Amino acid sequence: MSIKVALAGNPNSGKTTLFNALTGSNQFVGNWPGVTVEKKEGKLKGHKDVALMDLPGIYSLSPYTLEEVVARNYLINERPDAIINIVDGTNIERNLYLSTQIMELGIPVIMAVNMLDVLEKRGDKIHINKLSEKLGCEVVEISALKGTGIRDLANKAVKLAESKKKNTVVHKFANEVEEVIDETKGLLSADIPEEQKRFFAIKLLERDEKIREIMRTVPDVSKQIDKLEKAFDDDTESIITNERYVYISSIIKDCVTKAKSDKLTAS
Ligand code: GDP
Ligand code: K
Ligand code: MG
Repeated sequence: MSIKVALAGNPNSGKTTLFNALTGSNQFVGNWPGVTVEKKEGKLKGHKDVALMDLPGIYSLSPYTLEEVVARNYLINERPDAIINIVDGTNIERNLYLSTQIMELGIPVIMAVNMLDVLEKRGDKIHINKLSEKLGCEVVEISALKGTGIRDLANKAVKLAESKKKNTVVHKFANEVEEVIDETKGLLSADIPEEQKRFFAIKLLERDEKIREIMRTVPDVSKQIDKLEKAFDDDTESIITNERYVYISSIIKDCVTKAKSDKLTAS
């Protein structure tokens, strides 16, 4: 039986560099069915039964670009055994926006904080144990370019994939938001596994039309949307985006130490 691991991250996070380092020449390049978005799959070096899938670079699991739709449909429909979420360590705040969404899919996640060589040169420090605790997933530091940490990452990703452990979200948004998410989860049909419910509930609350297309039954969540929008005097999509940034700020405060303040080095 073969294992599938997907590589997901922002554009320029080092996905292709890591993919090439982990698969060598053992790759197949094509297009995703029906669209001109590149599809790349390879065999993980040293693990002959493990396929690595390079997903399109994306900033969000929203439905606004072809790349986002391709990546999320793959993750939802194919359900890889694990996701390697690669983030640019020099731009971690921005990259974590996608990560907070990937954590909600219920698929086991390991985070690879890339560009370790640049971080070290700058004297910046990412406290990976803390980051791991706050995200609820394993975190490793790598330099995809220099090859640092990538064997360890691959071994851990394979172990995680084999474990079949479902990912659970450790972070909670504001109480009023969590209450409405729970209510919405309760309306979802039984064919949606428990660990995937948060993702679908949030997408429905965000009025994501494209997610409705891939759900067998779509509950009416207009009451829940109303309740949230009245409570916050804002639209649900903005409310949830804001909750993600509150969470990300708390992560940055606890997990990142910069040698020089951004304010002093602004250029
Ligand atoms: P992708 O868009 O996510 O596929 O990113 P790429 O793999 O194309 O990498 C974007 C740029 O970052 C390229 O110029 C890479 O050489 C560079 N890069 C990737 N990983 C590292 C790394 O660990 N350290 C450094 N210094 N540069 C890297
Ligand atoms: K770059
Ligand atoms: Mg690339």
